[in-house]
Amino acid sequence: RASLERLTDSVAAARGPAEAAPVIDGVTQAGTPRDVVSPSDARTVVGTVAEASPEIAAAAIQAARKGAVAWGRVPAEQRAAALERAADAMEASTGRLIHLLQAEAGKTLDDAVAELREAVDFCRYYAAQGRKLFGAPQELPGPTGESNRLSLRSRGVFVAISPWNFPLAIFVGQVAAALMAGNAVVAKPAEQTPLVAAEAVRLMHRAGIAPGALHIVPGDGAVGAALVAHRDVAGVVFTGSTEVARHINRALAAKDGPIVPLIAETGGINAMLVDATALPEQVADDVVTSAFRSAGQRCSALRLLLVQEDVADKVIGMVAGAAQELRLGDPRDPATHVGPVIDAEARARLDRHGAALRRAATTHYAGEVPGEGHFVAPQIYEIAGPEALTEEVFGPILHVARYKAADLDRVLDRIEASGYGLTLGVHSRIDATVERVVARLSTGNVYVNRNMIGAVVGVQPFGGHGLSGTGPKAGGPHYLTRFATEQTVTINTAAAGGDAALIAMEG
Ligand code: UN1
Repeated sequence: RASLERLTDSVAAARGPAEAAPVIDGVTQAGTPRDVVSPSDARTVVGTVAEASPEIAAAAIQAARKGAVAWGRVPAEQRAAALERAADAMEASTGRLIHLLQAEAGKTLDDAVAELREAVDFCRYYAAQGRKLFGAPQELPGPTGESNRLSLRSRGVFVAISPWNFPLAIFVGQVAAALMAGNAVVAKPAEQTPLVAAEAVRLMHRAGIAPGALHIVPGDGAVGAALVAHRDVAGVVFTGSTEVARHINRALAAKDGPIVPLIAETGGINAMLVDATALPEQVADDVVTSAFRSAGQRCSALRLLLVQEDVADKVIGMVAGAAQELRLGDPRDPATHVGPVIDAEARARLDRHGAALRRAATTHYAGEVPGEGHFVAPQIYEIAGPEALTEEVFGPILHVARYKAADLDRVLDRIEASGYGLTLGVHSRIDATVERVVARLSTGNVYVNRNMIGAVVGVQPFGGHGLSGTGPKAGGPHYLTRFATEQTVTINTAAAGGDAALIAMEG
């Protein structure tokens, strides 16, 4: 309690106007001004953003090209140390960062605290991985008279395009990975959430990330398109919708010049299977957390609950009962469980979806909406089967369907056939059932007998495939390699001069 009070006090003390603007080589640029309005009341101005033009975006890439040469030569140890100092600086700015996450993105206190933790973890984890991967080259065994070394090198300029649902953690995670690999970064935060990203960049620069290595250009889709289409971009890292990932892929493919990677983390129609042996209380708890926490605005969130028919009435009843206990409202109140959705457009889209389901499906629960602000109440609808849900609905709307035990394989094949593969939940006390589900589905993150959100950096590497993204998994041991090129150097150590030449060379 005392520590909660200290935290809320430090957040309250850190309020005050915020600003974001394009920053190139550490120099703030002019842009088109716009107010950033809180989703919690659709009225309070949190701060202002000066939005970049496509020309500013191009200038940032040019600056990053120069910056990449210098940053790529900074020893990996120093790049790692700078990221660790950035992590320390973010922890020291807890009050301000949490204020911005709550004011700009409508995050509850729990979500904001977890998000700051994740941003800090990304910096420290990639620093630790980077020391191993980018430190000394790896000596590979080969025939005598030959030396073989494999090393990772930076690519050049990375464009990082991040989402509003994790405006600090994913923004920082993308940037930290690209920087650790020795690249310069031009980062475009989501249009809705530029303020917390701008604050993170200020902290990173102060912590010793070279201004030439990290540039930020807040703006809309036109800015993102200009960045991606630029000839001098060596790679793109993106988290957001499957549709935008496709646009980026097309834009990259249409360019002359080098073939560059896209690292994308996109959506999912994430399912949870509950069989007749599951513990209903635990299921209810885990479903409510997975479907409604963060107002369902996580790509990992549960969208489709599949319950074996024998226990369906009981489980659905308990889930609806648990949903009823959720408190919607001002995210700054520590007692609030569910805050607003991000903006009027998101709310309108979710309201349309809910209205259509109230006509076409069975309503098990539809809560009340408080006050002004972009609130959408948790809702639970029963649909005919998994095939009835064909799009990702990004908000607190849960779809439920029943299945017969004899149909399990068909249901699993249906989930796989959706083409998405991000998260999956399984609730069963039969090991063989769990194994059967895991064996049949290629989903990126499978959670058994627990909730299915909140992947922890370095513990549950996160990401999917197919319509859900490209991999490698963020917060996992392979992520950094995709931000780098590999170089193998083979030396004929038996050539003229022999040992003496080798010794001189290594000397
Ligand atoms: C996202 O919602 O864009 O596991 C991805 C989780 C988070 C998901 C982040 N790490 O819930």
